[in-house]
Amino acid sequence: MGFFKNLFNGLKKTKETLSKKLSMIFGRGELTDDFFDDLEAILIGSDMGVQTTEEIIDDVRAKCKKSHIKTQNEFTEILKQSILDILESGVKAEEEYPMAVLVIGVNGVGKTTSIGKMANYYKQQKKEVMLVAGDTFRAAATNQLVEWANRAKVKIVKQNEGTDSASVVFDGLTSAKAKNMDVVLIDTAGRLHVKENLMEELKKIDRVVDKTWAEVNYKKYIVLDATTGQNAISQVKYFNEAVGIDGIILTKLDGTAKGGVVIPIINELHVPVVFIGVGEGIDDLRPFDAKEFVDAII
Ligand SMILES: Nc1nc2c(ncn2[C@@H]2O[C@H](COP(=O)(O)OP(=O)(O)OP(=O)(O)O)[C@@H](O)[C@H]2O)c(=O)[nH]1
Ligand SMILES: [Mg+2]
Repeated sequence: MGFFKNLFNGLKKTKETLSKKLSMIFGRGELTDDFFDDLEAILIGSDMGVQTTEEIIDDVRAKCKKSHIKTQNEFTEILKQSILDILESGVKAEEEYPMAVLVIGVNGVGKTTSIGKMANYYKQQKKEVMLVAGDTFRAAATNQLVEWANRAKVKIVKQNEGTDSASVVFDGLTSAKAKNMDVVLIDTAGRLHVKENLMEELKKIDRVVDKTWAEVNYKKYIVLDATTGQNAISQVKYFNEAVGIDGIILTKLDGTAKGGVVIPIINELHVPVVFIGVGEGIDDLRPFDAKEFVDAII
């Protein structure tokens, strides 16, 4: 219930902007070429991307014509269905336990915060959770994760600042395996996808996970900040080339009118959105649900 409310509150801005604009163009009557041009501008403005918007417009236009749409409600249902079709095409990553999740992405997108919220989420599902403080660049990074571990009441493996990140990950996984953990969440330092040495470090961490616990259900989730818009797409491409991506955690959907960015991400990258973040609190994370999401934005 709390979760559901958060999602709607978080995406309120996207919904308000979209419905206001849709009513405005609908108010003019006929579904003419001008109408669809305006619709195109609205969808692009909600960050649905040029390519994906064109696909949606083609689909909606054909369906409206076929079923002689007259009312705004009928039209909205067709638009929602078209978007839902796209969102449902992203195949969900399998959740088998024990599971280890390597959380990666550029600086400040919400990796550490998302790990804290995920720890709480899995803990509520009665899983044994361990965090691994793989961001060893700054002492503050480890402290931040320790706070989240305390808040969610889960275990954490850490080392001193400046330690090789891969060696903390090795320690963490060795310990998690010995203690029969169900879910291991590994934090990493933010890195710009164009910095080659940092991407090499990430590949090393990736190899360490593979070698240390070969049987674990190993997933790599990239964290994307929804407010960065279309740049998120190139981030996924680079990280995917470096280590392969199994899923996306999309953060900061609260307070942005650009929640629509989920749609081109799924349509163009074929990587599933696993979780969405709608605030800074421990409960402000939810598994992505296509139907719920469409209802929240349109
Ligand atoms: N509004 C909002 N803020 C968020 C969300 N997720 C994270 N934040 C905030 O974004 C800021 C950065 O979050 P971090 O979790 O430290 O990001 P990070 O990716 O770990 O950052 P680095 O480790 O420095 O690369 C913090 O102020 C968080 O509270 C969200 O879903 N909504
Ligand atoms: Mg961090």
